[in-house]
Amino acid sequence: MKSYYITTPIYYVNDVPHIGHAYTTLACDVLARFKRLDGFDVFFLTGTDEHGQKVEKSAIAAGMSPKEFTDKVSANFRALGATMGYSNDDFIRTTEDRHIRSSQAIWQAMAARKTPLGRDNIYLGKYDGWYAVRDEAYYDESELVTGPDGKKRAPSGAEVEWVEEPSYFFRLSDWGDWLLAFYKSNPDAVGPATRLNEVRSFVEQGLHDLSISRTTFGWGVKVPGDEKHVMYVWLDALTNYITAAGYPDVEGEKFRRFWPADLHMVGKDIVRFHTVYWPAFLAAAGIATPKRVFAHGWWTNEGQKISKSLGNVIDPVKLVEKYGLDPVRYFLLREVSFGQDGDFSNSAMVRRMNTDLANDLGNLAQRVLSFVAKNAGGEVPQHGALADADRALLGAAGDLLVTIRAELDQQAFHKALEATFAVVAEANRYVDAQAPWTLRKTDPARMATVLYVLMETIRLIGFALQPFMPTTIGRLLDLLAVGADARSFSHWDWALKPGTKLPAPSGLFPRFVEDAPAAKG
Ligand code: ME8
Repeated sequence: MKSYYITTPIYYVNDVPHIGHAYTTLACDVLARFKRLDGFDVFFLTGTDEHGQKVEKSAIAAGMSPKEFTDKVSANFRALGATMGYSNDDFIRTTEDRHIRSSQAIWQAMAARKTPLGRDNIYLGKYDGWYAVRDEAYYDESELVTGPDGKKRAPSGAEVEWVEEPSYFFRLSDWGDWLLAFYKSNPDAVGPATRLNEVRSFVEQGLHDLSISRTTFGWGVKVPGDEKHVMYVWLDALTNYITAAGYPDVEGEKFRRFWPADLHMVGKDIVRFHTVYWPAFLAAAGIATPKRVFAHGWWTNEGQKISKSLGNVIDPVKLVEKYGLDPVRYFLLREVSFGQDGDFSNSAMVRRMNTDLANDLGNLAQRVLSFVAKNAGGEVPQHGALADADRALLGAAGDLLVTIRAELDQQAFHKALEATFAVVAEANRYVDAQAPWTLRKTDPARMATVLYVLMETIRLIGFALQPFMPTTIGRLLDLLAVGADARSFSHWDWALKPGTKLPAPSGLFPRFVEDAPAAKG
């Protein structure tokens, strides 16, 4: 069986989970479910990033030790998984022993090897420069901007502080040509293409060596052989992807099966870490590089940047309570071209629910299944010879698998959904054109064929939508009497058996009606 290893960024443990976190992992969940249905042995990883100065500061502010604090708040991200219905196979915490061992091992592997120019990958020096705790990132003076308060800030808006301390450095400056050759020979390694161009021009401008240890605080993985230093949190964080695959046991079954990862899904803000530092660290340690990193865009809320200080953070729990899980999953991946920025608004959410889900898909299933219950004895109808219109519709539905497989391999979730809903629309037009309610009186045999074609089409639409809306589509496939063991894509061409008894139909996608505002007075 072919393997597929997909990862989300591990989340800063001190944050409260919001829609942005939910989004990255949702995209991974849909791909993981798709690949499982498509016959892959999938390993889907998420987790929490628990070291560094930012987390240490939050722990102090909460009056707890970093260990107590991270144990407590890491649970918030596990809970997000339950809220959003994620099917992850592992949840890594960077404070686990397996990860500390792995981080120290990659450090030693980098230290033991030379750069492409024959020099040591790691050397001891002194860091004098700017650091943004919020981003856990170093910045050059030239990158800084002046905030409205006149203070220097990182391009992300984060405050920066001047740091002077002994530090180990990674000799990133020796890896520039190697990275450019790597992008050239692996054009799929970074997506979308605009991000690859940005990264390439960043590397072409010349790379500075990277500070990879800190001495002025203690909450991190200790540098092997020099315990006054803790590793730079991003070196430790990125390493989570190989820890979960069993590193440093590179001969182990798991590592051989799943590494290199097929896809690291990330937000556009952390592309540089994943496409410059990470491949360089891995190559320096003699480890294979991931096959692809894809960066999605950012969500705003009703047109405004989402931030704690604006108080407009969207809580996934509230969203799911209000609209239901599957509509939220559908909306997030349908509304915005994956890779672009998007805006969450109540009106856009309600429009998608009431148009795509209730009017188009829900109504198709409802009218066909209730018609079958009333007029075809509540069982899968017996079909006769197929007419051209029948073959056209079944052909369009049958082709969906090839289309969505190709779209999802490019992380084009919106296009996979667009293609599926084009078949929903075609099926609705077919119902109107064939008018089974008229055939019931004039030609019952033809009516049975039309209903059969529609049920088969709905089955294929359901197959395609399973990864996106697993619960509701599971119910749809129940209504079609498709057994739980006949829902993987190896059953794509399997067809409904005439005469199979069907359960009583029920609605799947109710219209969303906003609560009437309470009457005043
Ligand atoms: O960066 N819209 O963690 P993080 C869309 N610990 N995505 C958003 C978003 C928004 N408004 N806000 C955040 C880190 N995200 C590191 C990762 S990986 C080795 C270490 C996304 O908790 C963001 O783009 O800040 C990123 O992919 C993820 O949430 C990062 O969350």
